[in-house]
Amino acid sequence: MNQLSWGPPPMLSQQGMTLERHILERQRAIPGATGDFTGLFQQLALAAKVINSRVRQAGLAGILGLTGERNVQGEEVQKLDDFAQNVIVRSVEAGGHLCLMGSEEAADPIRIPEQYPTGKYVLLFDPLDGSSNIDVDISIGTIFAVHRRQTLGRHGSLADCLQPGTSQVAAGYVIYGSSTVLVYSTGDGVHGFTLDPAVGEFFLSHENIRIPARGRSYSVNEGNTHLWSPGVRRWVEHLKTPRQQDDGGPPGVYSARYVGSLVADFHRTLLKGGVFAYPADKKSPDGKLRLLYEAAPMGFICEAAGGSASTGRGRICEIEPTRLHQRTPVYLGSREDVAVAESFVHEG
Ligand code: FDP
Repeated sequence: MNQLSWGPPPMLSQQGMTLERHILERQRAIPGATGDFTGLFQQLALAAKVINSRVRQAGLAGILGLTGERNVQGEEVQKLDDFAQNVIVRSVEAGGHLCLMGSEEAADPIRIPEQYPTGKYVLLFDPLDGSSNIDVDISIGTIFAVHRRQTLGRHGSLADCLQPGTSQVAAGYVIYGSSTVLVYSTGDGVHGFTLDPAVGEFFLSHENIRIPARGRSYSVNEGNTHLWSPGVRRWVEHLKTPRQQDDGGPPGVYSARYVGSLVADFHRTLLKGGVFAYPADKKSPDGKLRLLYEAAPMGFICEAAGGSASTGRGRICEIEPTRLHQRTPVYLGSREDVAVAESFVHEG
C-alpha cells in the first residue's frame, strides 16, 4: 500500500487560488477593465467574513433574537439582520464603485454618503436571508446582485435598481453553513470558494459548478398545499408518485428536502440537482420571494450553471421590475425538472 495515500488531502489554502486572485485574473482578461469590479468584490468578501464571524459567535455574543422592529416587508428584524445590513453598507459605501444600493432591509434605495465618490455599479442585496432560522442554528446566507448603472448624475436613481436579471453583471451568495462558502458568477461559469477560517481567506473549492440536468429531490413548503393552484398540487403529487426511471432502474420517487432558508435550499439544489420552488399561492399571489435580491441573482447563477430559473410561466431573469421589493413565484434548478414544473403550472 502506498503510505503517502494516508496523508491528509492537500488543503485548499495550499492550492492557492483565492477569491481575490480569481477575480483579478478574470479582470486582466477583459480589455479596458478598470478594476472597479474587483474592488467591489473585495469589499463584499470582507463584509462576508465579518458577518460570518458574527454568525459563528451569535449565541455567545448575545445577539440572537429580535430588535423589536419590523422591516419594510413587515417582518420582524433579527439583531443579526441589522448587523449584516450595517456591515455590508459600511464595507462598500466608501469604495467609489457604487452609485446606489437596494436592500431587503431598507424601504428605499440607499444613497452613497456625500463624502464618498460614486461609481458605475448598483448593488442589490439581502444581507441575511433565512433569518427566521437564525435562532435555531440553521444555515443562513447573504445574496447579492450587481448591475451597471443606467442613469447619469452623481447618485443614480430607482431606475438603476429596477433592471431585469438579464442585465446583472454578477450575482452571488454566501452560505454560512457547516462551512462558509461564497458562490458567484459573472455569467460565464459559477465558482464556489470556501472560507478557511485559519487564514481568513476564501479559496476556490468548487470550480465551474454545473447543475445536473435532472435531480432526485424537490424542495417546497408543502404546508402551503391548501393554498396552491390545482396545477401546483398535481405537480407535487407527480413527483411523489413512483414511476419507472429513464435509465430503466427501479421505480423511484423524488425525495423531499426543505430547509426553509433559500440560500441553503438553493445551494443544495445547485450542487445536487432537483428543483426548489416557492410557488404563487392564495396568500401570496405574486409568490413570497423578492425578485431583485433573491430570485434574480439565484436565477442568474442557476442559468450560468446550466439550470433553469422560471416563474412557472417564463424566465425570472426576463421580468422587467417595477418595484424595489417586488415578489415573484420561483422554480429554480435542474433544466428538466423545472420544465416538468412549468408544464403543470401552465395547466393552472
Ligand atoms: P425567511 O422568511 O426565514 O427570511 O426570503 C425569505 C425566506 O426565509 C427564504 O429564505 C425561504 O426560502 C423562505 O422565506 C421560507 O418561507 P416559508 O417559511 O414560508 O417556507
